[in-house]
Amino acid sequence: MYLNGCWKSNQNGRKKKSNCITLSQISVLFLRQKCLFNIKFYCMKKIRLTTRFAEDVLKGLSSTPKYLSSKYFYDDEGSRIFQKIMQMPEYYLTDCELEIFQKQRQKIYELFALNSKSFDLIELGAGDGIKTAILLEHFVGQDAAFEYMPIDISGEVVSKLTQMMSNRLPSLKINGKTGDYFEMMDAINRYDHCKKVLLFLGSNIGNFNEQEAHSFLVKLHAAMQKNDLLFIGFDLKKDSNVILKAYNDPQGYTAAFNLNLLKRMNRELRADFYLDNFEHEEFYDVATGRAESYLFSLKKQMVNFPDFHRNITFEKGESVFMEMSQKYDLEMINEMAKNSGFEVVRNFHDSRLYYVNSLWKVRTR
Ligand code: AVI
Repeated sequence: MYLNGCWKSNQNGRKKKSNCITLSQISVLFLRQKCLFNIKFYCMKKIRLTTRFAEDVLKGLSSTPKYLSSKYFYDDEGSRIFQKIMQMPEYYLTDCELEIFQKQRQKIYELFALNSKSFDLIELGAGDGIKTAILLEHFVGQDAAFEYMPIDISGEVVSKLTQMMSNRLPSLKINGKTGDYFEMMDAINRYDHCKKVLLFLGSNIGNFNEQEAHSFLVKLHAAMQKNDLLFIGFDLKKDSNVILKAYNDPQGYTAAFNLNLLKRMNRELRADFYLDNFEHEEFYDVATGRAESYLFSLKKQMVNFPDFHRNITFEKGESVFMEMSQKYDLEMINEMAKNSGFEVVRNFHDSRLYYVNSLWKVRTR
């Protein structure tokens, strides 16, 4: 194969083009090929993700009743809005978990470090990491030997979090990863050189329906070894007014969070949603503990997806189911643990009994 020839001097000192190539040229060519391959791979991955996104939303919007998946809320803008939600006083979940970590961090540490002082912490859906920082600071102060692996769907979130943690805890080893929980399951599985403690905080589990939550926990269980632990946050059933206020905030962040998915479809799929034509509403069913978010169409309208040759018609008052935030009781938590192969080691409550962080181990019998 002829690869760009190099110039060689002949006996007359005249330069002549030869077919030999130098080592540095080989490495330049290799890097160029590698770079082209990476670009191609990145583009293919992006196309695949966009196609998946398009398929999912078109399927949901063509169903009766219409629905969208809240897993698509978290583009960079959605993740920024969610950080604001977590800081609102009405969104009590953040304060509850903060209180549990602040007041009970020593007991949490003792149980994480039981049998082995060195363990690695893998956080699924790490977000801004403000709550986790309380635990990490404490663990570092106890001279625990550990690495922190935050995983989040948003690359921006992972890099901001890594920056913040490195500033706060310069001695902490951090190995951030971008991807969704299911994609990252393999990485978690391969991570077996030391005891691992998986963190799944913020009641993220509540955004799965019962079947999804079960299969997610079963997958986590399959990726865990005998001594590994799972530390998982659950929002508990409580007075419906408290719950509704957390999801119907006067600042309108939760509405913006939902409407941002329409914006995302306009941007990424060239749809033409007109955001003012939709309104957000939240419902809570005391019996089942399901809080549900909907967008309602304020008029009869048609939304176009020209790249996919599809139009979606919305009737006036028609709903689109956007997100479920399940609220639990201790019996439900025990059942979930048991059905997916775990055993509850201990539950950590906040003082108002609004929330619980439950520590699970792999059941051996
Ligand atoms: C991420 N997840 C636990 C939040 C929740 O409470 O269901 C998402 C959220 N949706 C609206 N506000 C917060």
